[in-house]
Formats: sequence, structure tokens, C-alpha cells
Amino acid sequence: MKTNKTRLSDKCLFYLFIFIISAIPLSCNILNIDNIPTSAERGTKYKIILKDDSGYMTTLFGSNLVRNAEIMIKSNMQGTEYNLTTDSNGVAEVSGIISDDYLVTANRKMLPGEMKIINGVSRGDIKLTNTNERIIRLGPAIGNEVTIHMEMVIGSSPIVISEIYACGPPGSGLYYHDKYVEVYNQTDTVQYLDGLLVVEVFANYSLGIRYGNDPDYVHSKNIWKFPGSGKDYPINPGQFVVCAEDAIDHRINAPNSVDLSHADFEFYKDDAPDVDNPNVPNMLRVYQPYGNDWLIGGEGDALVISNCPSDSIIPSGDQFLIPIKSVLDGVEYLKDPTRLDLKIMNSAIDAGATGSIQFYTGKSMERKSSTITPRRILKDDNNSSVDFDILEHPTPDKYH
Ligand SMILES: [Ca+2]
Ligand SMILES: [Ca+2]
Ligand SMILES: [Ca+2]
Repeated sequence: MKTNKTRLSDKCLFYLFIFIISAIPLSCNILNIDNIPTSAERGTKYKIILKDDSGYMTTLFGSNLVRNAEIMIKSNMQGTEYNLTTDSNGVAEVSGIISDDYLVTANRKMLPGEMKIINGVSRGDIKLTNTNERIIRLGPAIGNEVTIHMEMVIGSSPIVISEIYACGPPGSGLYYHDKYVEVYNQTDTVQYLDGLLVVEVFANYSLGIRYGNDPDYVHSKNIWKFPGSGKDYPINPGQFVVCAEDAIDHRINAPNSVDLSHADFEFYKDDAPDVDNPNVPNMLRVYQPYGNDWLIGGEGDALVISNCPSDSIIPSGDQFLIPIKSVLDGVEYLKDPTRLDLKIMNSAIDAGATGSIQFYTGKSMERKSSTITPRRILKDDNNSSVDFDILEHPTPDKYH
């Protein structure tokens, strides 16, 4: 009996121990009040009001309020998405949400018939969108109304960045030469890559300087361009094009990596001991005074493609400036994509960030599809927090 009692009390102590251990993180969570929505804020009803700066709505409806617009808001902290539609007063309401910064995408497709009334031309590729005011804060301290301004934009970019692979493969030490950026033609016509710039956005981390607030220019110290002088390098409708750091079969050195020996283009740094696959045309270095190869961050960075002629970029100290108006597409990735305060790219190009990928995990960032018929169109709301998925393995030259 004594033995049993001892066993019993040992068991009780054991369970008590387990209970205490498991209660510690629980109590830590409870104390982390910032993350727990109060019932007061959950009960608040927020009004999001859309106003049109283009004049279209006033022409059509006698008021600049934007009716029948689709709004997607996404909680930065929790990732929860809410889809809303504005009423005839340009208002969408949302309630039951926590205080947070929200990424906002507001779109109002203009119908061909509406465009016919506005300027006599019936076309279906025009929309109103929130080019600014891409991140809003909702919470009791801010009031319960937010106004967002909409501008007219024509379609989305014909060529978009469809994938960025940058972290390096697993199981091969510090191997990271298999990075690539992939672009995609999502139109139904042939486009040309000739002369387009691939630009890494610069931030001076050692001095804590980011240039994302510059409303006019992307700052860069790493600028490359596609070869060709006009129509030498077509990209067909629905075609993916891979620009590899090195166009070799990386599986020879890193078994879990990818074969990039058939990549479409290769970054070849002619002033460095870089490899040059003679069968793969080289990306031309416009400016990258450092390093032995094209280099982008493994866990965080930002890339844009621009149609600015390479002789029109503007020197500025040890950097060059690329007009934001020339940017076709841009993607930012962060080690922690919720830390939008650490963004280095202007939020008009990319309001959010993808990422959350650790070094040497072989993971890749792929733009989502918004539709696949009659052809694949990729999601491009200029917000990588909602436009991208993380893949377990890279998919050079194709969709996952
Ligand atoms: Ca190279
Ligand atoms: Ca080559
Ligand atoms: Ca791909």
C-alpha cells in the first residue's frame, strides 16, 4: 500500500509539474494584452468610404463617391482577410475586427458602357484603385471612419515578376548560387524583354537609411538589363522566363537544388570570376560595383522591373535613381512579412511584403493565379502580402 501511495503522489507531482509547465506559456499569452482583442473594439463598426479623384464617378453619378467597388482588407498581425463591397454611397462597413494596421486593396472596374459615356470609347481595361492609402489603421483611438482616395489606372502590367527564389537549397551548407527571378507575360500578345531593367532596391542598413518614402524614385546599387535592341527577345503570351544567377545544373553541387542550365537568361558579372554558360544569353550589368555575381538577399530584399531606358537612370552619389513611373512590377520580401515598418520599397509599388523564408530551406515565392482561363493571369494588386504564396520547392520556367 505504501508503495502504491508513493507511486500515486509521484504521479500527482508529475501531473502538477506538467500542468505548471503548460500553464506558463498560457499565462504569457494572457498577459500579452496587445494581441487580445477587447470586446469593445470587436463591437465597433468601421466605415470605409471611397472617393474618386478621376472625375469618372461624378460624370456618371453626380458624386465622387465610389459605388460597387470591391475592398479587401487584411489584418497585418493576424492575416485575416475581409472582403467588402461599397454601397451606392461609396461606403463599406466592417465590424468584429481587432485594432491593427490593415492592408487595403480597393478596386472598381469601369464597365465598357460607362467608359463610352465618359469619353466615348468603350474599353474594358480601366479601373479605379487606391494607389496611395494602401495601409490603414483601424481601432477605437482612430475613430470609426476612414476615407480612401481612388485613381484611374489602365490595366495591370503586361509583364510581372512571377517568382523569386533566393534562400538557397537545404543540405548543401552555405550554397546560394541557384537564385533566380522569373517573369511572366500575362497578356494575349507577344511582349519584348529587350532593355527592361531588373533592379534591386537599395537600403543603407548600416546607417539605417531606407528610401521607401521617396515618392518619385527607386534607389539602387544593383541594376541589370535584358539584352537586345527592341524586338530581339520576345516573351510569348503565358510564357515564363527565368533569369538565373548562374545558368548551370545546380544539382551537381547541391542535390536538393534545381537545374538552371536551360534558364532563359543568366546574370554574368564580367569583372568577376563568374561562370558563363555560352548557351544562355547574359543579362547586362548596368551598375553593380560590388560582389562577384548578381546578388539578392536570401531572406529579405525588394526587386522591381522597369522600362526606363538604362541611359536615363539618374546618378545620385553611389546610387542610381529609377523613376517609380517606369516600374512595371515590384515585389518586396521580408524575413518577417508582418514587420511592414522595415519595408524598403515604396508602398505605391508594393503595399505589403511576402517572405517569411529562412536561409537554406529551398523555399520560393510565387505569385498567385487570379484566373487560368482562357489563359493564366497572375494576381497583381501591388500587395505581395496577398499576391504571393510560399512554395516548398522552386518552379523555374513553370507554375507550381
Ligand atoms: Ca552569374
Ligand atoms: Ca551566359
Ligand atoms: Ca515558377
